Amino acid sequence: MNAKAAPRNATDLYQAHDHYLMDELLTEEHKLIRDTTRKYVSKHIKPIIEESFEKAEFHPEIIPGLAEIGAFGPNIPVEYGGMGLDQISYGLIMQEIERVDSGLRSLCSVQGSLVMYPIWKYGNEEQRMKWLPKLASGKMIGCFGLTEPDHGSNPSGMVTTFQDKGDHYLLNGAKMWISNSPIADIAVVWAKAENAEGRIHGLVVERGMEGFTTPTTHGKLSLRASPTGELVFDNVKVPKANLLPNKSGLGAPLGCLDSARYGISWGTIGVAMECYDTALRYSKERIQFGKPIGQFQLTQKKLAEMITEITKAQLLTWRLGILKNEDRATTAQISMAKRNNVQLALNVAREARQILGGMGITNEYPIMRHMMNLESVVTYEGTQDIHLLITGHEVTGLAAFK
Ligand code: TGC
Ligand code: FAD
Repeated sequence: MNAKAAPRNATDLYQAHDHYLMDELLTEEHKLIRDTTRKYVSKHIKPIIEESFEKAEFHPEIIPGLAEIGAFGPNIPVEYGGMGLDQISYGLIMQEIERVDSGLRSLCSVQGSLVMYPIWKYGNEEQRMKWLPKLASGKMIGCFGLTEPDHGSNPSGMVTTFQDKGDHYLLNGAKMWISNSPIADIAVVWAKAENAEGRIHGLVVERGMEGFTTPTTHGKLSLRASPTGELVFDNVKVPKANLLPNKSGLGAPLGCLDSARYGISWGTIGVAMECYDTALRYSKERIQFGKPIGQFQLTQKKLAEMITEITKAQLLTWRLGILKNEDRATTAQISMAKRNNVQLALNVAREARQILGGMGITNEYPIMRHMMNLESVVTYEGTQDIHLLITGHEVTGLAAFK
């Protein structure tokens, strides 16, 4: 870590901006949850994140603290160890965590939306009681295996399969680009049944099962604080009790993606707010031509456009949260918010970096790290192209990807 950078990064000067008085739309409980998360990440994660990113080292010691503030499965019912919170609370927690780093929001959204959610929604009572409390408390970490080397945007073509062998299933295949895989105790894996129907099912694969390995993916220039790897299944014997019985077909994993994409739409607002706040402060302090650069019209144009786009995204996402609370949010609405907000955050980060001039490329400020992280966020959970096609399908009734 840059020695000069340490004091600046250690002191979190962040100030959230609320141009349209959005706080008035939140309950006291929402604000309490948001502020608790903000304080926690500011105190415990902000001081270590630059080094964690630079060295590509995940710090497992942050897991119990994240569990304590309810970052793992906040909307899972309390009887399974969750917090039973509403969707706005879930979103605000993701916003505050991603404000510090997208990789840590990944850790939490994979754990909550992609591992706990399918076990809760598609699992039986025994499976819920076996895994959910341990996942909520961070005693166990999970990962979600959908993407394969030859099937990314088109998961329906997956070639990972399982065979019914009477008293167990035999799983073969491989998954790629899997967040948390190197540190995961369990993996929710999507595979096709080797029978005439060939339907997709979710199976819980546990670390230690013979033939199951999780090689780490090296060389990432993005999301470096988040461990990524493969899942390799070589004749893995999976107990029949580990198949999630209550939903099959591609709709099962896609239903989990709805929840995770919703979390990303909030999380990326956090990134945009952090980059905007950093640039605004810098523009008032940096003097060129005898005055603060924030006094020049061109800098003001950048800042005005940033806060306008952030405010529009806050309103869009808050409304989506209300629809989700009422169980009325559609896949296409969630998709629109994910695509819009990731692009907004990328645009804000790029403009903020310009305002900081040369300083913008250093790790004294979080902007470049956020920009690099967003290059993954823009691709995972559906690329921008796929989300445009989901919206296009919705408005025309014609599926471009069929
Ligand atoms: P399509 O024919 O549209 O749908 C197949 C079946 O699924 C149903 N369905 C849904 N059900 C529940 N929830 C949803 N959101 C659903 N969307 C679709 C649909 O009704 C149908 O059901 P049925 O009964 O008729 O069979 O499927 P398609 O093969 O044409 O694909 C559509 C497409 C391209 C939009 C989809 O494949 C897609 O979204 N592709 C992108 C893949 C993706 O996002 N992968 C993400 C991997 S996980 C990840 O990236 C984690 S990153 C870590 C982190 O978050 O930090
Ligand atoms: P491809 O599908 O090969 O796409 C390549 C390009 O072609 C893209 O620009 C795409 O938009 C475009 N394209 C594809 N189809 C079309 C079309 N029909 N029309 C127009 N353009 C098209 N997956 C998991 O299952 N679990 C995880 O935990 C997970 N974590 C990840 C973490 C990271 C850091 C990354 C980078 C990825 C992760 N993924 C995970 C995988 C991620 O979901 C995929 O990378 C993503 O779905 C895109 O697949 P692909 O990379 O194979 O790209």
